[in-house]
Amino acid sequence: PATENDARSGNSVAAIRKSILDHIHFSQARLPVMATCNDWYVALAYTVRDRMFGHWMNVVQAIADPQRKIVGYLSAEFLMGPHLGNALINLGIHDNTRAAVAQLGLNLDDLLAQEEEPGLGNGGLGRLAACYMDSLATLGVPALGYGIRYEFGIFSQEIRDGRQVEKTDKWLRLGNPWEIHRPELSCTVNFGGRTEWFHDERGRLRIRWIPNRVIKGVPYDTPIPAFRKDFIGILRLWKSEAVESFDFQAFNVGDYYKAVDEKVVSETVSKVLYPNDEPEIGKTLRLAQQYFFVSCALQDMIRVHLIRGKALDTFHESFAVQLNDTHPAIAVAELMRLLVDEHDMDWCEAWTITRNVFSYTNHTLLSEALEKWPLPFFGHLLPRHLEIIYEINHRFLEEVRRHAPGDDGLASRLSIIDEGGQKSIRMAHLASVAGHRINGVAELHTKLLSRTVLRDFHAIYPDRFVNVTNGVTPRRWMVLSNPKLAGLLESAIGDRWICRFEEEIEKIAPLADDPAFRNHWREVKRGNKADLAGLIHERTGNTVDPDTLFDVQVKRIHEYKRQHLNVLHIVTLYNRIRRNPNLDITPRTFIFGGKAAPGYAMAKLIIKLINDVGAVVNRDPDVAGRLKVVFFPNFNVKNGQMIYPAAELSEQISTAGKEASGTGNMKFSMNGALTIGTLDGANVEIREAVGPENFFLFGLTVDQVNDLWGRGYNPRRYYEENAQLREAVDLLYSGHFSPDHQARFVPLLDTLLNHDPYMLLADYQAYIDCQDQIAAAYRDQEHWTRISILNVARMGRFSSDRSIREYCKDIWRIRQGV
Ligand code: 26Y
Repeated sequence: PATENDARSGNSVAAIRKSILDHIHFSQARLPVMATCNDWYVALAYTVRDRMFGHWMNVVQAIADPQRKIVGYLSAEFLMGPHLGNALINLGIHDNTRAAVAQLGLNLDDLLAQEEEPGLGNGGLGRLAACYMDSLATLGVPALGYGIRYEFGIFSQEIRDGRQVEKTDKWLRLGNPWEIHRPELSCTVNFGGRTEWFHDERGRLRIRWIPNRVIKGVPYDTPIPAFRKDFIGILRLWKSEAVESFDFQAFNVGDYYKAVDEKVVSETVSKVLYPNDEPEIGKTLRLAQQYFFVSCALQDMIRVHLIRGKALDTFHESFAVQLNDTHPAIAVAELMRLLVDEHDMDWCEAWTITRNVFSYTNHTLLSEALEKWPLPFFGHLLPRHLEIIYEINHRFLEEVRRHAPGDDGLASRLSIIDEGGQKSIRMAHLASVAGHRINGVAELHTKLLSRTVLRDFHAIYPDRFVNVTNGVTPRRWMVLSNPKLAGLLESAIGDRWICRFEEEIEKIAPLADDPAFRNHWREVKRGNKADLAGLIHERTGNTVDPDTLFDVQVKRIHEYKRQHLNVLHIVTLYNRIRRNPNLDITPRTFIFGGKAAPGYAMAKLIIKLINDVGAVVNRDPDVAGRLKVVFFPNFNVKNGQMIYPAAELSEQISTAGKEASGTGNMKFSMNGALTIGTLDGANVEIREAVGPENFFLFGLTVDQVNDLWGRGYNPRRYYEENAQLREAVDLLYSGHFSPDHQARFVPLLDTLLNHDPYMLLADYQAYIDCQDQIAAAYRDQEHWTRISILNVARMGRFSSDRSIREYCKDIWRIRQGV
């Protein structure tokens, strides 16, 4: 058909080739012979983007249709990963594009490698937002993801001398072909100053905010394509800029340099992603970032609602707004300000709307990780919002007192304002007072949430609490990253599993009993392992053997995630080999990856520990290649796409009660890795789904952990009573792995022996025993493969499509599309 060959939108090989050449000429102004690899990448990216614009129009229609509710997903982080490969898959033009590119004498893989991934997130929370954008689009739910267009995303990690070195992430250096700059949709955002009373034109006493700084937010839109459907989601990220009129004032008084300064300060707001995955109190810029993007987002949503021709009193019928953790929770006060101050609405009516609009997802149980802002500091940046929060709190606490008269303890525990010591605003309380739904991200997490950090809220508002277990998108994490597996699945059960994962993927379960299928399965895994081995060699210089067990732990480096427990296992195996060099052990390759927050000294020491242990173990002739330890630098989405498909053992070993959900655990299992894990986060549900016999469980439960703390935990006792553990710890103390600095790991080891806040020593023996079972199980490859197939077959629940359907039904009250 003619449309197939249209250079602007056609999907035939000829049309795609023509389009790339057109863009080299008309967008890049290059002669093909002079074009660089990046020029070709950009031309291809434009070619692909062109093919999304038709879909975009459908979304614009849905957004303009007053009958359809729109999801506003507010998140300080979106860890999208590279767009090109994903777009080719979702648009269904991967094969034709590869052919078109080949006809131009190029290799698609080189062009894919050219893309700098937008790393606008730290880890799980940001990546979850990205998977949810994919599912929202694929399910046909109109959605706007609102966030910050950080100029510098998460730092890129280099490893020098076994230590993490951070490099700024200049992802926009060569431009960004995926975004559309929309200056006409800019918003202004105020900061600082004071509030004052005034009489409006109708003589009523009102409040206005006289800020002392104004900046502009400029949106950049990126289309997020649905899988094989005429639909997209819109990721709308805001860049901060100076407001021109401010410059003008300065110019008039001749203060040119002040005007330039103003520009620099204004642009600072969206300059850099904070590279922590836990808050430290009192960073002005972080609060400014949060308020900045939230205010832009709400102004934008109100604009859309008014375009629909509707009055503001029905705003909640147009938008369901999700708060991805408390980072955007200031939205509650901002919507009240916009409705009451700017749009002259009555407080009670505004509050009803606000309550209907928002819901809140919690991602942590660590009470020390709950966001709090000191009052004076907050009032200095957002004086009007402080007043509004006082008013919300006042009315809320009145309701609480009516509910439980005389219980002042309850009121002070529930208060949005923490009155103890340095007064501060508890953002989780603000989000919980306003949200009509509060959700945790795994069953265990939701249960613990309502029993611990939000127990008083649960007591008065039990109906607000719901669980939505996290999920990940099978498009990126299987079809795109594991084409070999996807091909095998397609030959066995067709391709309906890609969008109907829950219903379809279990159809491969019977094939676990088919020896020929198991052989194919092993070939797929073996191929992925060989690919990863090549990459490991390229990135680290290490040679790893694809015929060893690939034992992988990739995630942010954190004490609670216990990468150092994994290291204790390695040292234990190493000691066994040293004692008996002829020991018959299952050869393993231990692969680690992950970034440490730049200010988190212990996490950085753990990286050094992994590398130092690796350096000694990898070279020891007694080991004879049976153990290899590699630290894969700069773990990010792109590298993850190479790592998950090659993994055979997934390490999910956090202390029970600490990991809210985990999502890497799902990516591994969907790619056929077996899990060694604790009863923490979503591990619990993964184990139930795949069957306890197909999951390697170890360690204390949440109740046992609490019990042990209650009885008085003495880690040193475990050390003294367990010879194997003592030998491992002593070897680390001895400086065997750090001959250049014998005492290097003393801070880490002393922490383990004296406090051990994450109970590594309590779980050590159970972990080692479980690993020994795994080593034995791996020797029966037929059995191992069976379990691997069953793991994939039973992962249906963990598609983010299922999560998004639950959000639509239980939280957003959206029926259409889905
Ligand atoms: C306030 C700021 C410094 C901050 C920035 C990022 C605080 C926290 C974070 C990120 C938190 C995070 O990634 N949490 C993870 O969310 C995942 C998605 O729900 C969970 O699977 C995972 O268990 C949880 O640790």
